[in-house]
Amino acid sequence: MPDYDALKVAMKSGKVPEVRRLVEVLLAEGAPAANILNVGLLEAMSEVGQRFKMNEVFVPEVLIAARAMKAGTELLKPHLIEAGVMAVATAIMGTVKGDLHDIGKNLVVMMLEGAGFAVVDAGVDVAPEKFVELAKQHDAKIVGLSALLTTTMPSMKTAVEAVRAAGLDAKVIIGGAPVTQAYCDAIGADGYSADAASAAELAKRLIA
Ligand code: B1M
Repeated sequence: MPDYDALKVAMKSGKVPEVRRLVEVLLAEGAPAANILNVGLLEAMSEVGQRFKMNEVFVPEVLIAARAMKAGTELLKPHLIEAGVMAVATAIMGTVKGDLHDIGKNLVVMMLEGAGFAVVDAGVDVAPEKFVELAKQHDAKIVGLSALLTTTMPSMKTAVEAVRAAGLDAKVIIGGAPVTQAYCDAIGADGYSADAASAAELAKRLIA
């Protein structure tokens, strides 16, 4: 019976070399790559996300755990492709036009990846038509919009309208410090969440 606990501990504390070593050990023992991903890495990342939500850990801890998860998933990637394990769905994630804040957006990207999404990071200052173009190109099921400025929140409305006008089969989720559920309702987005871990949960719920 493969032991995933040591991997989880190493993941949560962001120990990149140890995560790599343990993933190699588990693969050599014959553990399926999908189990190493789901039981070892994603469960650990989800735990970090929950603790972040409860203010028990902070941005640096999330960043180092995410870095360790990336190291582990890179090793698993060829095995996952070989086994035909696909990502849950593709999500496009970006900070809206006029807005250069990306720390929260990057956390949402990590949490979405931690939840099994293939994420296309559109970056910052992303125009509505760029969201549409990327969503079409990648057949995305989620378009995530982040805004940190009250002055850029209207770009969210324009992006929602652009996604609807293009007739895309994608749910639009929004968030960022000044954003609220009331604003989400007002602009007709599909969902709002206050933090990165909830954004990943919301995205999973919306595509379920
Ligand atoms: Co700026 N900035 N900033 N800033 N900045 C704020 C946002 C501000 C509140 C500071 C203040 O005045 N007290 C203020 C906005 C006021 C307002 O509009 N109400 C402000 C301003 C005014 C500005 C400038 C206009 C300043 C100027 O030049 N005069 C300028 C604008 C530049 C631009 O974007 N065009 C500016 C610039 C900058 C820096 C470049 C210096 C830097 C950004 C660096 C970077 O991101 N790479 C910066 C920073 C760091 C901040 C503060 C200090 C921190 C923001 C942050 O990263 N928080 C911020 C003040 C503050 O919040 N204390 C401030 C940490 C991050 C983890 O939180 O992004 O909220 P947050 O993300 C959270 C949630 O909101 C949520 O999940 C995350 C984690 O759980 N979330 C989502 C985020 N996106 C989501 C999407 C989702 C779901 C959840 O679904 C898709």
